[in-house]
Amino acid sequence: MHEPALPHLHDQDPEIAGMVEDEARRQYEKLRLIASENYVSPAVLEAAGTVLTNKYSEGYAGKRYYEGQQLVDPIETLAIDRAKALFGVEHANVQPYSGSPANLAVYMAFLEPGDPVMGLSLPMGGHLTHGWSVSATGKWFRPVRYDVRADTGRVDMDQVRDLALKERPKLIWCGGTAIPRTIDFPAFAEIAREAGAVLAADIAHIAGLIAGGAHPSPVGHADVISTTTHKTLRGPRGAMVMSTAEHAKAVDKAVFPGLQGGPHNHTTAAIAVALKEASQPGFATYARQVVANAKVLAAALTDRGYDLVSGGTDNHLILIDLTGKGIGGKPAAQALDRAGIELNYNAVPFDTRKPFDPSGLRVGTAAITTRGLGEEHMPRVAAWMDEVVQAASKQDESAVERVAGQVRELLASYPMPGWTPAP
Ligand code: DSN
Repeated sequence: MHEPALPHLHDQDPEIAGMVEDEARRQYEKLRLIASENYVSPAVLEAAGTVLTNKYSEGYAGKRYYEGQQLVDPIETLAIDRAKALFGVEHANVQPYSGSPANLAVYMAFLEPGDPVMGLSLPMGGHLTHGWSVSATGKWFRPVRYDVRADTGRVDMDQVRDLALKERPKLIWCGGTAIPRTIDFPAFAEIAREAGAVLAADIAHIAGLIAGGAHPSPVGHADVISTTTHKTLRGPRGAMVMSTAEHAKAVDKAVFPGLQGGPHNHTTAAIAVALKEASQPGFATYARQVVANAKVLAAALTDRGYDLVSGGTDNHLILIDLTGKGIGGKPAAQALDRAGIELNYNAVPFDTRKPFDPSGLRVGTAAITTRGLGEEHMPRVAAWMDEVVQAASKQDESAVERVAGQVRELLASYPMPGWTPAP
């Protein structure tokens, strides 16, 4: 049963209610290893499902374009204050609808159309909005892309410096979506200073690790920081842009009226709740456990002959290169999903296969750690993954089904926030 319960939804629209309950059961029965996903708390779910969704609030606290902000103003202010305290930043905007709009706001705050922008290329672990060609950011700005090194799988900081000094980007992004290693914020900041560029840190993947002290912070190094709130930070689907006081006005103007209309107040409240949760001592324990689990899982996969980009992980994320295993990422991911192990196929650096059928698998430990799994479970997870990848190569569907049953059995002992099976 969903928690909070959905009696009105069941009554009004049993079709949707049924699918929501089924999705909850699916999340309960699956080993969820998608690196950008998590389970939010029932308190976050409750806040996200409130009457705050009824309210328009264009503008900012004390300066809105609609009346009736007596409660929305303090809610948004509380979310901002909690973000500032948790991350130690001078300014936070909690209105961006999600990660891509948050990143667009960074462009709007600092760049003019056609200006050069530098980011990690998408197949190397960057994000679409860091100037990739199919994104508006790659069409409306002049992208300059840096890579990871072929021999180490790590960002090539020499190349970053050379390119920055040659191309003089106005904005440099660090961070991305498939980076298994610590981001060297001080090194990026030094290069940005030398090149006269604004440094933007996209910490969407690692925000929870930073909040919990399990990854260094970009604060004091980056001029502006963007993040989603729903990955390791374990909040609702939303985003924030944080900055020094110097850039506060530019950031706020870019979000509204630059790009967005009314903020999603129900999401703002849920972000505030998640930020409060992330400031509790237990969250630091969680963040450390996420990393510890990923390290043990990476070692167990390596022991089983899997080739990991960069040779391992420093954070929540592992990127597996299946090239040597004779199977593509997509069929492997599909077989793993049938086996109750949910992850995504992913390009690996210098991939020779196409983006829709690449060579890699991306794995993350944020959700399974929330579920309560620890280091002791990781060798078993690696063994299951190996068994299924081998079974997929041989089209042995019975092995896939056997693993699905074992996964369900293990997870039945670990409660899921937001849903409990009927007694
Ligand atoms: N789609 C997100 C991820 O999975 O990493 C990034 O935007």
